[in-house]
Amino acid sequence: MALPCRRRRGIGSCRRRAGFSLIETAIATVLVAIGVVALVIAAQSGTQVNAAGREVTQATYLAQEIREWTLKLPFSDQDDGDKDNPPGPDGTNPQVLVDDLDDLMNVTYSPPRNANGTAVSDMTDWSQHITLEWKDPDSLTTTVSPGASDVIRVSVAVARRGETILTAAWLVVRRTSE
Ligand SMILES: [Ca+2]
Ligand SMILES: [Ca+2]
Repeated sequence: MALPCRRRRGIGSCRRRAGFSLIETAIATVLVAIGVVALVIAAQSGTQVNAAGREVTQATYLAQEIREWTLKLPFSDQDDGDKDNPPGPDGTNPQVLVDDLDDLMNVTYSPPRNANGTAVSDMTDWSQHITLEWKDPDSLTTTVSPGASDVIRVSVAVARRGETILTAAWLVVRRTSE
């Protein structure tokens, strides 16, 4: 059973316990402030992580669009007039009318392009840099001269405001129907 306040510490002590002292109030205020700061820092960290995650998601989308585009394109030029051109864009660089895979050789698109080769106009601060390497089908680590094989390694570097967010690479093989 708790002793009456008077018997434990005296009347003066009881008066002090009736409310919070200045020091207690100050300590409580500091603790609350620390808690608020911690919450704000946690919220900011969460926001930054979310922004970085969203950026990677957008970059992945732009890399996938290029992959889908390259898988649809033929190896050979569809235009008789450009058929004998060396590998690479057949006119402007980057090529506006892309009708064969090597038209995408060493080009940068900004605004980026989707899987149909159409500009993604609402992502103007993004770019896709595409490089092509022809590989020896018997040794895929061996690079051969452009046009010398039917296996192309496509690489894309996706950047936002000049900062590379993601790089990806894949192989494209000439279809037997070509
Ligand atoms: Ca072409
Ligand atoms: Ca070409």
